[in-house]
Amino acid sequence: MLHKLIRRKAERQNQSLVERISRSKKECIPSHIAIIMDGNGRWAKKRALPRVAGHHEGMKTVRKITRLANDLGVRALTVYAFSTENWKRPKLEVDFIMRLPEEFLGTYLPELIEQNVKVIMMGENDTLPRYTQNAIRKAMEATKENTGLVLNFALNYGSRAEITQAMQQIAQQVQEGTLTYSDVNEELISQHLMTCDLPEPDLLIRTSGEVRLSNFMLWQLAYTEFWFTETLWPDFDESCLLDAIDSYQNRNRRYGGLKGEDTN
Ligand code: V07
Repeated sequence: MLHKLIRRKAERQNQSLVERISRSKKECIPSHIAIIMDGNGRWAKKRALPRVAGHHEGMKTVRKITRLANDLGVRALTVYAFSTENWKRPKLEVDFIMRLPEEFLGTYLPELIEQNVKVIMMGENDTLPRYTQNAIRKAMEATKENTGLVLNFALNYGSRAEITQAMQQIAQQVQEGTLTYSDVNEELISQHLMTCDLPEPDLLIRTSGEVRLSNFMLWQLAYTEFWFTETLWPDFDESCLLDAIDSYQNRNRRYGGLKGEDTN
């Protein structure tokens, strides 16, 4: 097993990106990839740059990874752009981050449209600055008929708040009598989450060496494969995404015969 893995790694390093992409496409591509984009501040610190320079560079990585995911035939890509915890950061940093959707879309919306990407958002919209809301609303409107990759920005998102809100909606319907307590099951709960229109993630990636979920998609990740890497988000490139997918495909191949038995 070990020598097989080592050989694969050596093979990988000698393959061009184009070759790796076409190989990857021959196997099962994860339908939904979720990413915790960590390490932007650390990337900047290493270069003696302000933290915001790392966030700005991280934004370019989002574009790069979206293009490749779409090309590979991934159906949905969820990226954790801002958590409800992130409000605790210095005000100037938060102000800068909240301008990023506007800048990202100002630069890349035409190519997202061209690539048939559909932009959506999950998280609490109402408490975002008006200019952030407007930029995202415009992008969602302009891409709503697109049928390619769904690019889902988790922004002002927290999973416990999401689950709490779902419970409140369900409790209200029980109280009103439109539901009874025995109608409450996993399917119903899933339908009340912000991901109700998406498949559950097949692959979760977290960059920058942290190994925790940080209140991200707790319900949805129940059966997801996890991939952690030391690479900082601004350094995460096409070959890093292919490494993660490669690992997912290896695990799939290994457990292929065992689906539903020892795999849960
Ligand atoms: C943000 C860049 C990526 C690294 C992580 C934190 C900083 C792109 C967006 C975005 C969001 C919505 C949208 C289009 C683009 C973004 C925030 C932070 C808050 F419709 N990058 N990025 N939003 N970072």
